[in-house]
Amino acid sequence: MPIMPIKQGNIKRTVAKNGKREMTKEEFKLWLKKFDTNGDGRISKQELRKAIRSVGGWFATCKSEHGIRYADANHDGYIDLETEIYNLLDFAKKHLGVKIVSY
Ligand SMILES: [Ca+2]
Repeated sequence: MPIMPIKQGNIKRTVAKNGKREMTKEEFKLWLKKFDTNGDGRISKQELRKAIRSVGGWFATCKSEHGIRYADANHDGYIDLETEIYNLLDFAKKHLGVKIVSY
């Protein structure tokens, strides 16, 4: 039987009893990266909306607009996965019920 990749194992156990998602900063980044469908290293409003929907977030359209405004420090309309993602992480903690843990 093949050994499961460690990252996948981590993500599997990230849903806590209270329904809150727990992840580390790195996992958060990897998670968002999955939604960067065109691979340009940035998250667009549409991509963020998909990400919010995937965690069962209500009002995904509204939240994605809010999230972009919150995190888009240079106002180009995208969340840069290297520089602006930590603003989005803050947003996710406050509005998406994501708990960021550090191991
Ligand atoms: Ca930006």
